[in-house]
Amino acid sequence: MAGSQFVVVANRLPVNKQVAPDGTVSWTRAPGGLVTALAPVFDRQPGAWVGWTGSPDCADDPQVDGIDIHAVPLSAAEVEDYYEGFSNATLWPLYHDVLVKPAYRHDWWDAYVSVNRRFAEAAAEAAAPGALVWVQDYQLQLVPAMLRELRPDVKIGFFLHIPFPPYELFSQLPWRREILEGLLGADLVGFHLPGGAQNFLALCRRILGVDASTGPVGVREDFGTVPVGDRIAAAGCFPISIDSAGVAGQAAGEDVQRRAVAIRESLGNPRTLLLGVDRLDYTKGIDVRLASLERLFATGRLDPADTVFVQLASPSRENVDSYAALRDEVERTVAHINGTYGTVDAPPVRYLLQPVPRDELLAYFVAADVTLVTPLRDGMNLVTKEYLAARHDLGGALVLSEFTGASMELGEAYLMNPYDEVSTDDAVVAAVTDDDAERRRRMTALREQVMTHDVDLWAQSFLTALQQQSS
Ligand code: GDG
Repeated sequence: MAGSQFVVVANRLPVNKQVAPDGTVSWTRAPGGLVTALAPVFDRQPGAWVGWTGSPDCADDPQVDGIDIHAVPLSAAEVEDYYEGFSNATLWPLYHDVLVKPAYRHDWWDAYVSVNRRFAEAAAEAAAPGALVWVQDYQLQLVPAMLRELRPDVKIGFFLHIPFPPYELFSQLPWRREILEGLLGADLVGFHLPGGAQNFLALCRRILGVDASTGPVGVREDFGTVPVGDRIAAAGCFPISIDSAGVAGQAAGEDVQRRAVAIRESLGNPRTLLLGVDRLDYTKGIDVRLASLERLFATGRLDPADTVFVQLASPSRENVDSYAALRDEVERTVAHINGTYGTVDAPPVRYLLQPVPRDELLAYFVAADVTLVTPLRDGMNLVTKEYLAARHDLGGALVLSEFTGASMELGEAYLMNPYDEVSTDDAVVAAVTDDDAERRRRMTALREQVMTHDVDLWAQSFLTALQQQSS
C-alpha cells in the first residue's frame, strides 16, 4: 500500500482554481490559514490533504506542488444538508452558546454521517501504513472513529477550531453520543482552551459513562484521558496562532506602510480610526461594536466629526438564513448611524462587504488607532493576533472580548464583556483616550506574546503530543 506518512483531513482543500481565458484550468496553493500553519510540516515530509474543493457537483481533481491532494466531491444536496445544514445551522450555533437557535434535523444528520464516511474512506486511501492523520474541525467529528475502523494502524489526531460547549448545551444534540464516540476514535483530541478539553471530558463521563479523568499525561499538565476499550484517548489544549514573523514582515513592507498612510488620508485623517475585520458572522459581535459606537456618539463620549469606524466584513455562509438576517441588521444599523451622526461627505462608519486582499488588510491594521474585536463567542480569533503582529511600531490599541479564546493569552488588551454595555463602552473609550505611554505598554506586552507563540509552535506541540500518545 502506497500513501503518505502525514495526512490532513479538513472540510476544505488548500487550493485555488484559476481558469485562463482559453479555458485552461490550473490550481495554486491557497495562502493563509491552516496551510500556512502546516507548510513547515509538509516541507519536512511528503504529505497528503483530503478535502472538498468548495464547488458543489464538481469532479475537479486539483493537483498542486508539494501536497498529494485527495478531493472529496460533494453534491449540491450534500452541501445543503451536511455543510450549510448540520455543520453551520446545527453545530455552529450550538457550539457558540446557542446565539442562534440550532436546527436539529434528522435528514441533515444522515447527510453528515454519509459525508463524514466519505472523508474517512478518502483518508484511509491517502494514508501510508502507520501514518499520522490529523482531522480538522466540527464538520468532521465522526471521521476519527470511522477512520480507525478502516485503518487501525494509523495514528489519529483531531483538532476543534471552535469552542466546545458544556453539558447544558451539548446535551440538546439528539446525536450527542455519536459525536463523542466519533471524536474518541482519535488518539488525541485538541481544543484551543482548557475549558474545551474539560467540557469534553465531563461530557464523556456524563453521556458515555466512561471513567474520563483530568490531570497530567506525561509532562503535560493540561491533559485528560478517556479509556476507550483497550486503548486510551487523550484530550488537551493547544491555542492556535498565526505566522507571526510572516505577518510582521509583510506589514512592515514599504507598500503596506505607504498604503496605510493613504488610507488615513482618504478618510480625511480622522483623529481616531477604529477598525473591525471579520467574516460576517453573528458570533463576531459586529452588532455589539456598532451599538457601542452609537451610544458613544449619542452621549458625546466620542465625536463623530473626528472618528471613523471602518468595518471590513467578508461575506460568509450566505445561504444560511441567520446570516442573511445578520447582514440586514448590520446594514440597517450602519445606515442609521451614518444618517444620524454623519454629514453627506463624512459618514463616520465605512462598511465593506467584500473580502479584501491580504496586503490591503494589513494596511488597515497598520493604519488603525484601535481595533475592535468584540465577539459574543469565538474559539480563538486570529484577526486579533494578526493585528498585534502587524504593529511593529507598537502603535494602536486592542479592544478584546473576554468571550474569545485569544483573551486567555492577551490579558493586557482593553478587555470587555460584550453582554455589558458599560464594560464595552468603557473599554472603547479607554483604548481611544489613554495616553500613548499606556497604550504602548499594553501593545508591547501583547505583541511579545504573539511573536513568541506562533502557529508553528501550535502545530509542533500538537503533533509531538500526538506522537507521544500510544494507541
Ligand atoms: C475559526 C474560528 C479560530 C477575514 N476577512 C478577510 C480576511 N480574513 C481572515 C483573517 C483571519 C481569518 O480570515 C479569520 O480567522 P478568525 O480566527 O478571526 O475567524 P474564523 O474564520 O471564524 O475562524 C476562530 C479559527 O477558526 C482558527 O482556529 O481562531 O475562533 O471561528 O486570518 O485575516 N483575509 C483577507 N481578506 C479579508 O477580507 N485577505
